[in-house]
Amino acid sequence: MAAKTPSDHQDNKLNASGPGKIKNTSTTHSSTIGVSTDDPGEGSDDDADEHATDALELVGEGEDEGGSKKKKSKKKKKSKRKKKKTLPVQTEPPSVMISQLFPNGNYPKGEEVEYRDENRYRTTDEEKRYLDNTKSDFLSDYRQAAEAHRQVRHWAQKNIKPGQTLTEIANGIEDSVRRLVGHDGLCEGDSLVAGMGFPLGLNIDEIAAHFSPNAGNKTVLQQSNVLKVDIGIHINGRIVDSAFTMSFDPVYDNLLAAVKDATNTGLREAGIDVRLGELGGYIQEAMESYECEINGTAYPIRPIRGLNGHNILPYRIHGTKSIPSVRTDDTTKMEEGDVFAIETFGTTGTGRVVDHGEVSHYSLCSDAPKVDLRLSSAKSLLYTIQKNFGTIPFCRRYLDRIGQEKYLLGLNTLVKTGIVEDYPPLVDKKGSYTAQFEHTILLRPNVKEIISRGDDY
Ligand SMILES: [Co+2]
Repeated sequence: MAAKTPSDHQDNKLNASGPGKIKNTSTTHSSTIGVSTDDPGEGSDDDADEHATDALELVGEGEDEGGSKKKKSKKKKKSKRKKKKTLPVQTEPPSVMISQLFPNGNYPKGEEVEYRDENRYRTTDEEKRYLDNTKSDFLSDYRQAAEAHRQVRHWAQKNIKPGQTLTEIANGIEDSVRRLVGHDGLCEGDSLVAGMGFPLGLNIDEIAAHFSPNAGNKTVLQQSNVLKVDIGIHINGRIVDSAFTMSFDPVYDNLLAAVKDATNTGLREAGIDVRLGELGGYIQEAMESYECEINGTAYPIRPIRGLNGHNILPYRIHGTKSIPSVRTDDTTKMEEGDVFAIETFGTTGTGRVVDHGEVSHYSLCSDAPKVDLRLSSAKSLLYTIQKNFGTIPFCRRYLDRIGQEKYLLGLNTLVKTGIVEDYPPLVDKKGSYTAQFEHTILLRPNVKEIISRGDDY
């Protein structure tokens, strides 16, 4: 989820760290699709496999009449032992919890990149290594969320097709995310333990960011669309923020390549003590080296200036630092322990975005003023938001699914009084095409980890 340029976001101050760490307690989720998740070793599928193996082995032994009995009983023992090791496999659509796929809690690492230049010493430094080891809960939560992200997006990339509605795409992705982290978010406080880290972004063509279908939206994905899919997943408030772009016509290939290159450049150049304005310059240079020809016209690819990468704090998707996609004079440095969403947007349009269209995204302001709310619907809605989302951004559909009705007047009141911030869709010139790629990185004391890296992007 993109941050707007800092000038528009003066109210983002670092004074609340959100709710404290909540233990990830719920572990039960009965899968309705595909593989049974409760003790897979005893499943009937498994027994069938075992018999098939025995049959094959017996064919091989047929000639050795004398020793066959002895061998048979040995085989039996061996296959019993094998039985216990079988782990569940992911279904389509994804429904098996990540914690069940990795029962020992060793979640896959992201891409680890060694620091360079004056930071090279960190790789082997004992003190830095010790510091790194003390953060194991934090790392484990982040890696689990990142693995959920990879598995859900892998399925999404395979299954999103023109002809589907944005609403069905959104439901498919969000249901999968909630199943994989083991929290459906339906009872009060559950989505604060783990779940969506911000509203799913499904942004088409000139819409660059902050669009998610509201109830009743009938938009159908077209063959000619350029679709940005921005997925946030959190576990105990550790938000993984990563986005990709899909198109169904090779004419946009260069647009997508430009933005992928710009984001990878940002990921490569990011590091402790790197200045944010300089990083923007590297991103800009990569992006602007591309053009994309559409219907006979060659469009230079421009970075979108109003949309920035950002640091991520516990339960807060936008921290106080922001990474521009163009060179600026911001000398703020990246620091040890920072978590950043490195995201860039490229466009065939003007590179400037404006607020346009119906709002879907909202979030409680962490520095909300104390206001005496007269409207009782606003008061009760505020309570619901605090209990279910805290400072995690949400969209109207997330209020609908927990049973909220006729909340728009109350919600607008909360926005007007500055308690809730709204994030309208951000849109470039009509008829233009925009693309986005994004990863979350951890600036660990001794190594940089691109936590959401996958073999797709
Ligand atoms: Co973001």
